[in-house]
Amino acid sequence: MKIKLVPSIMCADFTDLENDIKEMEKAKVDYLHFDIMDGHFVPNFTMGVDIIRSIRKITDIPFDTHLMIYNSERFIEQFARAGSDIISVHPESSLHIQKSLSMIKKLGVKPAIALNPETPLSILDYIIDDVEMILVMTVNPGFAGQRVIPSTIKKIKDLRNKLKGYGLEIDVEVDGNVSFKNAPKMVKAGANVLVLGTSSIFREDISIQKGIEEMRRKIIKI
Ligand code: S6P
Ligand code: MG
Repeated sequence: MKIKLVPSIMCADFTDLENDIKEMEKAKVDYLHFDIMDGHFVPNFTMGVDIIRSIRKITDIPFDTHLMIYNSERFIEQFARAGSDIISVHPESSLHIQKSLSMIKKLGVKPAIALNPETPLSILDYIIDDVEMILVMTVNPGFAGQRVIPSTIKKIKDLRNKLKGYGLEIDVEVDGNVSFKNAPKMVKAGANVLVLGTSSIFREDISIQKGIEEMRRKIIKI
């Protein structure tokens, strides 16, 4: 499967976001990942609809919006209309997650389900027809710069096997500490969409472009 590289915008330089995005364009990244947090579902706040709408005006890169908010169904339409191409929702964020997923699809956006480290894969059993990507959280959602939770690597493998059992070849995204060291293990386990944050491309010691190049080198070796 094609490996997709996806910078996490919450880790970018907000004092010069346009410059960072131009660099990501030059590096030919696949999507931009937007982390939306409400201070309740996760203990942090990040961006809202306005930032997505503004950035939509300056780039054509597809937007991958990760909603970490309660009552996600109340906000899906706004995030879709602001320019999202993919929207991920967590099953714990809404009482009626199938309804949220079908709402995303009806709005012409790719529906994805995001799984916290402890969320069992069995949650997929009756919604698999409604999802087009599965996001595996490899840290607890809320903050950049955390360490990978080791059991999530096995989870990626179990998920890939489960998808094979369904006869499906769909994108598996990994989010959290996708470092140069961890990314190859994650890809080997079955992930193909990599969210890149402070542990790879947003660092003091290398530029975004160099970080992307380095990640490509690590992945090619697998
Ligand atoms: C975290 C969020 C993520 C982070 C990303 C940061 O809740 O969903 O998308 O922004 O994981 O990456 P890193 O390399 O700093 O862990
Ligand atoms: Mg995320």
